[in-house]
Amino acid sequence: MTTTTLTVPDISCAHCKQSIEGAVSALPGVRSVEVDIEPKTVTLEYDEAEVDLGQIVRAIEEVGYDVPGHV
Ligand SMILES: [Cu+2]
Repeated sequence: MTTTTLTVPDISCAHCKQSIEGAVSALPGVRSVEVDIEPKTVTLEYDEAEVDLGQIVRAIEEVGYDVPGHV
């Protein structure tokens, strides 16, 4: 199990929290996802055998949020 925290500067409100948590938790292999509106972070726990960080970053980008430093 891998735990990581991403910084997503465009997170600003409960709607952002809800859409990111919804998109990321739908991925297989993601055990937990928690968005903190302040300080704009996404804390993840996931199984690297089932999902990689790139897929998680893409899921966040697909709902409209850039993840700087991760392409
Ligand atoms: Cu928002």
